[in-house]
Amino acid sequence: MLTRIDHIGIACFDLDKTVEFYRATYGFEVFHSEVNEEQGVREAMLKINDTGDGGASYLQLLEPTREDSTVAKWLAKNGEGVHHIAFGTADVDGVAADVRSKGVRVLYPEPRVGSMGSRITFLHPKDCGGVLTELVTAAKSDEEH
Ligand code: V0V
Ligand code: CO
Repeated sequence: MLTRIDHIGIACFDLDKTVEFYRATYGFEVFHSEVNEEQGVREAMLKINDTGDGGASYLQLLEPTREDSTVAKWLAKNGEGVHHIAFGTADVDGVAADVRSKGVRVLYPEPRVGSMGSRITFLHPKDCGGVLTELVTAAKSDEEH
């Protein structure tokens, strides 16, 4: 079951500048930042609110770390903007299997490591009305409590 918007992924050319925009304009602070070499991104998570399932909703600001990364390719084509949405679930494996059985392409055979030690997978945007969609199970999921 999907129980929250986990994050909205926003692609940018300059992470520090974009973090400053969100701080100065809205007062959002960086909750967590890291580099994910596998995904080719440097990211900042801005926590917007906690959610009723024990999780939270974030903005995920993404800057590419290398030219052949998916985000660099997307930025070159589209410029800065909303790159993906992510739904949160206590069971990314189960949701991915269910979605796959409905004919939507799940991009990874097994979930990979995402922000803050989460487990993530992606659904192909061409099967989701043009929206790159991510499924996330948080590292320490309070959702089952
Ligand atoms: C590509 N397309 C998109 C899109 N990226 N449509 C909507 N939103 C996006 N973000 C469209 C693109 O316009 C093309 O349509 C078509 O899909 C094929 O795209 P492409 O440019 O040829 O690129 P591909 O096929 O090499 O790669 C596209 C996919 C790739 C979606 C397969 O971006 C991917 O594997 N993404 C998942 C991983 C990812 O995005 N990681 C970065 C975030 P037309 O022109 O043919 O009509 S990492 C993250 O979120 C983390 C770590 C986290 O949350 O913890
Ligand atoms: Co994401």
